[in-house]
Amino acid sequence: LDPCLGNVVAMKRADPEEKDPKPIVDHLYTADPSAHVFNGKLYVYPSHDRETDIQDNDNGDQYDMVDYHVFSMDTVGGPVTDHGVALKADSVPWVDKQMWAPDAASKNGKYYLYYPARDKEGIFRIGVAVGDKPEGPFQPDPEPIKGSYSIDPATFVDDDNNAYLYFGGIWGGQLQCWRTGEFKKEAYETMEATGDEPALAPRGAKLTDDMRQIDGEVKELVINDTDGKPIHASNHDRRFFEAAWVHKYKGKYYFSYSTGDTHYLAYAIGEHPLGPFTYAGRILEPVQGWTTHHSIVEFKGKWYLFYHDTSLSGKNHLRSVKMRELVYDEEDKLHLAEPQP
Ligand code: FUB
Repeated sequence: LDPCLGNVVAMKRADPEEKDPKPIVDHLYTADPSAHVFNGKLYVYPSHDRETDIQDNDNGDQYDMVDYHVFSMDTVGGPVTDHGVALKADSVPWVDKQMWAPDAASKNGKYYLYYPARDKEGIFRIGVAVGDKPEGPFQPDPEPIKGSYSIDPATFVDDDNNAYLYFGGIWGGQLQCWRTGEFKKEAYETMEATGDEPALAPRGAKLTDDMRQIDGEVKELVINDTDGKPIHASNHDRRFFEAAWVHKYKGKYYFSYSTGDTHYLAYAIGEHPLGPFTYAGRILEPVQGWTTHHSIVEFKGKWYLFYHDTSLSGKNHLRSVKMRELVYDEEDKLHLAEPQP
């Protein structure tokens, strides 16, 4: 595959009705899928995993990615198109390494790719790149988004056209280093909050109308447990770790995330885009591989979960994107759809 060619059709088929579906593509390793519908097509913006000799560690050094590809499909179950390289690390002046989980958004006829990477000082920041088409190419802004930090940007454009940026991830994602509001490298060692104190909060902010800066303050998003109090730091089955995602269903905001070292995809529901949210349950049990990261999207009247696992490689840092159908029950709770017989 020559990534410069673009429009290469990967002949794998997405099969979201199988209990353990095959990856949507297998000519590249892909992870952290952010799925969106633009112009009637389903687009997927994943990380592009690559081979490395770097050993696995809690800092995530083994996730050593250098570019992004964009994928699309006209129908679920149809062919998946690899549009080639949409952005690479070499093209972004502030990026040193580790282009981790991206997301994309569209507003006023433009397309925006949001991505985290370590800057030249080793600090994760979030960048934005702008394009005229959903698949790019994307022209990166020369500096990261002012006031951005940590990893896993996710965007949500509401029905009123207000757009929001969510981000944050602990341990290798460095969120614990920002507990005082300034970056403290040595705080990496304390890893995270402990005991009954509230878990470290994901971050959320409004985006400016041009989608390239944060509008106002970055908020710490409250995720309450079902007792109405913030989830405790010690509750690793429920606390936020990384991989924020927001979607809207019947006027409510569903904030979903990875619990990290317990490997669940969990979610919480709120009345406003920036919370507070109340824990509502799990979407996905642990998959093969350490990380779990996802997105949720409605396409042609059905809802889908995009996620990844390591079933193709057996290695934590070489992941593959899969998709499964989701359904809501009568209480608007989310569940994986039962596979078809
Ligand atoms: O892909 C690198 C990192 O692994 C992501 O940023 C995290 O969400 C985890 O999936």
